[in-house]
Amino acid sequence: MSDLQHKLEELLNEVNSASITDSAQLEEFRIRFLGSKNCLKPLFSELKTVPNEDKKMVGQKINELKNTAQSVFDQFQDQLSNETQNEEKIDFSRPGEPSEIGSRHPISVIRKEIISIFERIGYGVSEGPEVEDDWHNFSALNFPEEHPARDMQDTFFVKTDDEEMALRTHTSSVQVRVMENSKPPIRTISPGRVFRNEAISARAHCFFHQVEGLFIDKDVSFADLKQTILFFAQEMFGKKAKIRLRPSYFPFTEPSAEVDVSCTICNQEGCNVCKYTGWLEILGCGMVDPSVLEAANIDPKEYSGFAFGMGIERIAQLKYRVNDLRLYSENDVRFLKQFKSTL
Ligand code: 2U9
Repeated sequence: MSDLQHKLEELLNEVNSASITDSAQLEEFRIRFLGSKNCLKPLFSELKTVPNEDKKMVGQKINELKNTAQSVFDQFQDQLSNETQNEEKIDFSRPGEPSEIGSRHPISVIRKEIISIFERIGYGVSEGPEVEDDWHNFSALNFPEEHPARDMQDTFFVKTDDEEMALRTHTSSVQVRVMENSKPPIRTISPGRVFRNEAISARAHCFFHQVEGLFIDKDVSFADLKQTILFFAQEMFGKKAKIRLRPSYFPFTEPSAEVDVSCTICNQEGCNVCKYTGWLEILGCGMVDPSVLEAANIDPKEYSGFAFGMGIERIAQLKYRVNDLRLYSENDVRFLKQFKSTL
């Protein structure tokens, strides 16, 4: 047997006994037997040295070796790709990973509850910017130039290129925009975040949430205001809730009042939540000052209106009896997950 035939035998053995278990070995095999510089190429060159009568037979053998190498390669390639597919196969019958369902923030729960109560009596919802100009936050609401609420202590001022702006201190600014952009009758509530420059403690925060309401039409009276607030209090705190109004002062309403609701915790028998008074303060309100209507181009001789404002945190404190204001903005999951709501 010639040298060349001997080499062919050896290579055929090698191909037939190849054991390939990973893709690196498969690649090694491909380079050796099928790549552009494979080990069969020199054999074809050596064919020149084979005697003429044997050339055909040896040439066929080299070709057969090449074909065998190709089919061994194909076989191992199939086997490996089946194995990896099996590894990645997804078992759809496995139970899913348990995922915890989140809960609404208590401020959102109360905000939605307040909105839903007023929507039932014909109010729409209006929203506006948190960064406001002096007109919408102060001047249009009848704040005199030298009013202390404009001071640095209460208001965060924001410098822009052409104007000094403020972080709104109440959502009344939104309602000024509603008055400017629509004609009475107006029935709207404005929920939103407001900002006051105060040191953070259990009882004060530099931001909190409000819902303010505005009703403007012909012949709106203080009796309408009282009845609306009573409806709200009873929807929010239960049908047995009573309200009382105490005279107060706000620049944008005249007359103005603060509203207390009967203590639902002790049924007015006296407890430490109502400080043994039987009453809890829930909101402020009043008849819209004629100069506020005028500032928004609404004729106070033709129209009158009432307005009210409440802090959502305050209502949440009464409903959930959580008094530390900081808890409402810290987003501690252990606190938040205690609130469940259908709204
Ligand atoms: C317009 C005119 C008048 C909104 C009103 C109050 C009374 C009030 C406070 C309650 C607690 C703010 O969150 S709080 O600190 N608000 O007492 N707000 S009347 O009056 C308006 C609103 C809009 C155009």
